[in-house]
Amino acid sequence: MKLFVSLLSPYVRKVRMVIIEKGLSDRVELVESAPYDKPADLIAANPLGKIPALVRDDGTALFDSPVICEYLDSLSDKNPLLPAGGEDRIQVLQLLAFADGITDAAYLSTMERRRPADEQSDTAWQALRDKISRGLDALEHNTPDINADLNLGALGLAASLGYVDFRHGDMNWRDGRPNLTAWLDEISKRESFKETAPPA
Ligand SMILES: N[C@@H](CCC(=O)N[C@@H](CS)C(=O)NCC(=O)O)C(=O)O
Repeated sequence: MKLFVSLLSPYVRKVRMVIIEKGLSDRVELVESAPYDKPADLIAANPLGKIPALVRDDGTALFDSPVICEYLDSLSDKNPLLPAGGEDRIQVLQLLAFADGITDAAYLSTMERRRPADEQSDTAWQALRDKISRGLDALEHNTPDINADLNLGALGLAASLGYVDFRHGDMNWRDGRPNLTAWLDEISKRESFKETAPPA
């Protein structure tokens, strides 16, 4: 299988963590792609032109990252990451959606600051940063159980917090959020987190 990636992308980091946790590294070739250049091979896999996109061995493609994660989870019995059904599954999917929503706000606020100066909006940027803060506050008061089995939601949250550190260090998000800080400290000991850190 081929996975179109940028090593800086938080969505890609989450998928790479899944690949490592599931023991699938030998089956997935990472292909560096620059989505804003609209490369033909990426567009063929994902007409929306976003990474990550996964091209399976039969040539069919999957996107976006939650679908790719669920597919990869189905390929091996190691570290099951998504309960088959019931409330447990809903809770994992809710945490994944929440984490991805924080990632969306963080990514879009980064991109907002990359527009030409006369096209930037402080209001739009602040609204996105507020979403990050509110999301992290809610997670501080309802922090996932670090002793629970590893799951897709936790991997999404680890990738999301890693990205806030990477691009929004000025938010000092750990201040006043000891529970979430301890949670990230613990999950960041995993090889899958260490191996997928954005290149310096
Ligand atoms: N919801 C998507 C988001 C993916 C995404 O926005 N990726 C960014 C890179 S971090 C991208 O490819 N941006 C290019 C574009 O939006 O055209 C997912 O979870 O896979």
